[in-house]
Amino acid sequence: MRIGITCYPTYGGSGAVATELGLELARRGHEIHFISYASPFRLRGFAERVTFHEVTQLEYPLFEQSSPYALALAVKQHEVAKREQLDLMHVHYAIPHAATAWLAKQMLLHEKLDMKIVTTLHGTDITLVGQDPSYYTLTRFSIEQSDKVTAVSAYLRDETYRAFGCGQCDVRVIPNFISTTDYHPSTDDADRKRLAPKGHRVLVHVSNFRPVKRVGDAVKIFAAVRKKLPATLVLVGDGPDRDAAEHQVDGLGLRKDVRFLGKVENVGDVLRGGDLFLLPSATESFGLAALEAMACAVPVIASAAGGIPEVVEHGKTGFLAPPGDVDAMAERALYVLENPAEHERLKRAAAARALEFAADRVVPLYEQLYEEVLA
Ligand code: GMT
Repeated sequence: MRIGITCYPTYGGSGAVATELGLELARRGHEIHFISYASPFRLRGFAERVTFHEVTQLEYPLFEQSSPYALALAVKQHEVAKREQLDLMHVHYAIPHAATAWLAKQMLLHEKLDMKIVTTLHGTDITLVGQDPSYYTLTRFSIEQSDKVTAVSAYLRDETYRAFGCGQCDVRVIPNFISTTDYHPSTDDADRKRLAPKGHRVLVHVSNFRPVKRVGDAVKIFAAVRKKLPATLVLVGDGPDRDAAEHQVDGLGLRKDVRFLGKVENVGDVLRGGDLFLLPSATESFGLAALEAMACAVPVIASAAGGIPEVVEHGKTGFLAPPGDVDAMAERALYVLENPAEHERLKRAAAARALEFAADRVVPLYEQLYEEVLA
């Protein structure tokens, strides 16, 4: 198949999933065309059957406050679909991608051509941004106009039905997946040695440091653990709440045991050096970072919110507590770290559970969906 993929190219779960999906599909013989304003961050180097098309925009004084990226994207989607004879356009994150794909499709229909649209809902496009009155009607419309819609968890599917009430839209759950080449358990302690001094327990948090991630709670959980055990907190990623987290760490006198790594490409290498992964988010539609940690045999302490319980099984592959319940999360973290047998059990279960989300198992679900939409 010839497939167009539009996603946000920046660090973030939806862009990561979209890019890995494109690469996996290309390995399976499909022709993939990524269309966005920049090359997706996980699209490293050349890959056979993969092309990137950059959306360029005219700079014009009148557009000072409203650079119309969505329109330029629709034009590029139309142009690529026509020239490359795409069978379908798979857009990740509804806003504005599902709407721009619909616009591109209208232009194609006008020229007696067609292109199917598959929209994957990832999270805040439904739970936050899409429900804002400024986007609500268009989000609902573009979901209804998509030929197929998927959500990354049952929670997100149900939330779509609840918030948008679109009785006609059949939202299919296709969970996120991991590449077992990049995310796998460690075979030695080389990664750990690079992260922390000997004898330290290593806690890891990976996110885009947005308020929804509650990075401050990760620091508080670590502070409680650090009182009882020698430990290092490794924070990966960057975003609006990083400065606040840096100040918090200084304020708590934890600087020498906390490492802010910023944006890192090879997250698997960091995860493999960890003992526990912290994801205390206010909500997550899925929690891809938790799945990646589990694939590296790192148990997860997370919020029992959104779609996280579909990924992290309480008591089996980690522990869950209500969002904001830092004391409960710290207590669970200490329990795991102070009980080697329990830690070992959770590690094995986490790695085994993650294999249920291996690319080989999930990517064929997308292929099947594409076949249905083209039938
Ligand atoms: O919806 C977002 O906040 C953006 C998105 C992203 O690009 O990081 O994150 C969402 O999609 C990920 C991939 O499907 C999920 O793993 C995240 O849980 C989800 N984030 C939220 O729901 C907050």
